[in-house]
Amino acid sequence: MTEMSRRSITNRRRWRRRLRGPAVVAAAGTVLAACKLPTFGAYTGNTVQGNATFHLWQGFFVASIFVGGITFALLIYAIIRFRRRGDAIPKQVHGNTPLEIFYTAVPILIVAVLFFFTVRVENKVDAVAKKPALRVDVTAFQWGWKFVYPSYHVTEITQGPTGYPTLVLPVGETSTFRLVSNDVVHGFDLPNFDFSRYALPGVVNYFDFTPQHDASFVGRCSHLCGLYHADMLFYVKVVSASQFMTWIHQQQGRASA
Ligand SMILES: [Cu+2]
Repeated sequence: MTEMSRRSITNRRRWRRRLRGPAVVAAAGTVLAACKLPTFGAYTGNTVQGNATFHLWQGFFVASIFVGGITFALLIYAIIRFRRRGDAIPKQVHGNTPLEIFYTAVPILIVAVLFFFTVRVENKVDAVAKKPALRVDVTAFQWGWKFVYPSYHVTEITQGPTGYPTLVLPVGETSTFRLVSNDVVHGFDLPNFDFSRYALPGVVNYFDFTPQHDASFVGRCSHLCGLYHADMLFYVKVVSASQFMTWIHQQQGRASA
């Protein structure tokens, strides 16, 4: 074999080795895009806003699998490749500027990408519609909830330790909530909507929900607020627009009776 052909074979091998990493990443990306991602233990959101949070969670989880996987592989490689082989002192290395720049720049880039997607989702979750289909005033108190539908003069309120109120919402419509507390700090927590927000005395919080499916959920107070904190439950019932109006009329009839 001539010197030249030998060199070209080594070169080819070197390039094949260099291309292997990106090829694996590209193949993994294609596989991930093709199959449906698992929920990774989170709720799918059930609202347009919660669903955005859910997809962000999936993205973060996939990113962490990649970073964790690469870190783990490098650890195993270092343990095996540089294991102790005898009593000789190994080659002493001090500093590697390109490597140091690389492992400073890559984490910064990762954080920047995650930050970008987080801000995008946060803006979506925090957006409040100018003309919502429905307004609901939520008041947290020791120990219960009051849901007022101001445009319909309907009030749902906790009555006794087991009389949990129901927050009825029309499906596919955007409802704007005005959340306050009457006394101490409470937490308006709806795990199925991937949503939680403090209910603070003297501070008004606004947020929107656009429910995607008719279903029922349980919400609770997420902030220890005193003796009957554990009883601060409420129901959320997402129904069709016509069922919603029927419910409103029932409540109005009950109130006038
Ligand atoms: Cu509470």
